[in-house]
Amino acid sequence: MEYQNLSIKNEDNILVVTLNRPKSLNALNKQTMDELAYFFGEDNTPKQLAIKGVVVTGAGEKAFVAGADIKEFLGMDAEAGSKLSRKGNDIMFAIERFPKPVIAAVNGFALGGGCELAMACHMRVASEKARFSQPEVNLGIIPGYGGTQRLIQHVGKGKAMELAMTADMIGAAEAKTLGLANHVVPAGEEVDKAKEIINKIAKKAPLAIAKIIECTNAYYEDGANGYEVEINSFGALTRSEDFVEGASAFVEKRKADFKGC
Ligand code: DAK
Repeated sequence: MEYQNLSIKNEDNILVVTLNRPKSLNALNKQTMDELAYFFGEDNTPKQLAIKGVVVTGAGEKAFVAGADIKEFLGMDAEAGSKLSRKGNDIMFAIERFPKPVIAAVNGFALGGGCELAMACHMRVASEKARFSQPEVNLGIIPGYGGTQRLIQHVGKGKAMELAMTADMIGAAEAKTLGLANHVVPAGEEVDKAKEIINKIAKKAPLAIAKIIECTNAYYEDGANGYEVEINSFGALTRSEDFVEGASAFVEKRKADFKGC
């Protein structure tokens, strides 16, 4: 696929994915959704093995993503609305299940679908200028890309209800206090901070990192027993070469050299 709205740069083996429609505050139109689906879906197999992780950010100084593209909603019937919601949910799950760390570098407005995109990432680094909101009730709808569910996971039920019902916009400091943002950094430093975290993770055993992602997600997945997923994952990892390497390196008082197998 030729990307039109995503700009993807490989920076020292970290893929920095920039949503690049600054004139529309990087709003998620259909084309952008297709590109995200492709990047985190069909296109990801070789990258999963080769890269350290992914940083998702927005172009320009104002917005991470100011929501789904409202201009595309007009005239949408119920069937098209449900179809779009399912597609958006599938994309967010693909991000959440991506086996390498995915960090949102939230550089400005993260509204509606933008907040949902940030929440689907494994972590969020917010610039001091970041603003988060689920303002869908202002438009007569509700979050449609998993926001009603993931907001609870990040901030708890009462606060999630309050934010989604009032459409209040919160700043970076409050987002951090609530657990929505992992870190707050000066504007312009959010991508570097996200890369710093990914570089730290890249020194660990890759299969173990993928299993941490899988086990953590299992807590929230319908029908999954997270403890069972953990037990099975643990068993699988004890058979890995990296476990032998990690344990041997400890005993031999040297740095482990993990190979991802
Ligand atoms: N969609 C389309 N264009 C947008 C946009 C958006 N979400 N947000 C901003 N823009 C465009 C503006 O229209 C404007 O374009 P021009 O008029 O210059 O052509 C340009 O970006 C700059 O915006 P402003 O001039 O408004 O900039 P300000 O600094 O004055 O204001 C703002 C910034 C972020 C406060 C304001 O732009 C704003 O309130 N934007 C809308 C925020 C919002 O309500 N976002 C949508 C949230 S609801 C669904 C699934 C999911 C969803 C919906 C349905 N289905 C399955 C059907 C999710 C919905 C949402 O995300």
